[in-house]
Amino acid sequence: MVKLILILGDQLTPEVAALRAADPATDVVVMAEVMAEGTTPRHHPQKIALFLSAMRHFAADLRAAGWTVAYSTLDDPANSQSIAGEVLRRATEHGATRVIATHPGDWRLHQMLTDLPLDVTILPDDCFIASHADFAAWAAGRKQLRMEWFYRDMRRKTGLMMEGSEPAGGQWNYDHDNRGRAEPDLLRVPALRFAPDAVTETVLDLVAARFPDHFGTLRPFGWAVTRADALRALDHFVTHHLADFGATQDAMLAGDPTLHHALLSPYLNLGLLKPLEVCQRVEAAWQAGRVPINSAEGFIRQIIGWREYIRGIWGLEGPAYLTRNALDHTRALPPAFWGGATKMACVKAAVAQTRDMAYAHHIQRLMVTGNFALLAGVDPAHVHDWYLSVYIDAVEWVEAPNVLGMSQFADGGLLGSKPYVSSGAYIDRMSDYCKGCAYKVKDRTGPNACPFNLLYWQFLIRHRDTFQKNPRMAPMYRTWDKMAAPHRATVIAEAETLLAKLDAGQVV
Ligand code: FAD
Ligand code: DLZ
Ligand code: SF4
Repeated sequence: MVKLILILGDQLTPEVAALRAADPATDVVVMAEVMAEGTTPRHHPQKIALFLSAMRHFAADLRAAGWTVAYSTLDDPANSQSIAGEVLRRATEHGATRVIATHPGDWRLHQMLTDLPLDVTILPDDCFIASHADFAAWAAGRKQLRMEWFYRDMRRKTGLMMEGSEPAGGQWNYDHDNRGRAEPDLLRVPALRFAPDAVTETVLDLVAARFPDHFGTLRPFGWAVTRADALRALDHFVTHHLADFGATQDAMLAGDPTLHHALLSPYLNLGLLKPLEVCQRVEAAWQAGRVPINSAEGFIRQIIGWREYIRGIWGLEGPAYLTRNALDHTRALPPAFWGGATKMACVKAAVAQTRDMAYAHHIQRLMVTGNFALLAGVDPAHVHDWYLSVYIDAVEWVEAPNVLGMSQFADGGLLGSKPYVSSGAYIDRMSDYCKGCAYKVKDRTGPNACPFNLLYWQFLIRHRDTFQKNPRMAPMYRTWDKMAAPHRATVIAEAETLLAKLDAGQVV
């Protein structure tokens, strides 16, 4: 009897579990472009276009390989505009009662599949290096789920950059070489962009018509939408950027939004690239002597360390993780996150590039927008919705632990032993934003004081009970306590005035 094989927009590989369990002679692949996925939350237009165009290209590949694909386009009048509705419609059309799916990367869709009035099998998503079961076994009985220990196990498991049982070069981690600043460089090779083909142009017109008021610019659109182009992007990164990736990975430059970053996360997350093949490519470049060890190891750690670890946490914690708010933060997201006016040059730059490219790199996400939202006490659910909607690579399994755990401390420290907060000094050290800012990063109080300087201390003081016994935070409290009482009172009063301005919708 015919089975329906559901392929979601981020499962675009012939190796996805549901396809491997299917028979092209009898089964029907179901793929559906639906309004519900573009609007829950209201995704960036480039992100919607990437998913839809990549889905169309993948469906064409499947048909060429002999599969029957029931593909719903967004503008099909019969489209029910939800994944559940489309599965049910196809079940009726084909007289099918069985559905094979691969575990979605979003708990909402997992629930939807479980609720379908059909015989649904959800297979584990084995496009990751560690399965949920592997991660649960690793986490069992540990007091602290430290990424570093998980990463070392993953190095041993994959054999990447290993010399027998020892790490290549004698160290597991070369991050002390990876904290450099970057200088403007007109000769730096730009990130590879791809001219839209006819399929993508059609999708771009459709997205422009259907999602006209979503935050973000749609054109120019330069993302790869096929595996062949994603492999070109990988090649470009390894050839032109990997060597300097490590040294500048934490740096930020106003005029250079991508520096030596890979821009590979959307392709990894949609299934166009495989994590292991990307790491093997990087390892080979290092073995050939073309890139230094700190860059190769640093990059591989992001993929087999952070990426797999984050996904493990998402699987382990389940849907309840999405509602965590350990610090009881309730503030609304400031309008600056949606492109509203702000005097803060760093926030303005990070949001502007997010609007224009649907991309910001890790430190911009963590130490500019994330840091500001955390210091200002924004409700983590709002922060989560924002990150999920605006970034080209955002799928819940990777976005939620990064935002709620790493960036907002909403999980109470499961993912990080201390919150990622800083005053303006960190941003000044790692970027050139401050020199073009209306605020003065060296001013700790007064009309021009950098908001990060004021809010940093106010955050520490309002959460004193939570953090002052934390060994990594205690020195900051000692520093605060040594400051003169009138200065401390001024800092807190000015921080509160700033927060009141945010609440009143005034420009900060
Ligand atoms: P590079 O800096 O070149 O890094 C190489 C690769 O490492 C990335 O492509 C990515 O696959 C992987 N990687 C690095 N750090 C992480 C991490 N913390 N978690 C998972 N993978 C990682 N990444 C997403 O893929 N989707 C998200 O929705 C997302 N949201 C984030 C939200 C916040 C608040 C923070 C702090 C980080 C988030 N990240 C997310 C992680 C990271 O910022 C992006 O993976 C990275 O910026 C993607 O750009 P790149 O490919 O140029 O990365
Ligand atoms: C993000 C997204 C968008 C914008 N559109 C679709 C879609 O039309 N059809 C689809 O199958 N998936 C889409 N996605 C991805 C899903 O919202 C979701 O993030 C993943 O399927 C989770 O595995
Ligand atoms: Fe950002 Fe403060 Fe620097 Fe302005 S002075 S760019 S607000 S860190």
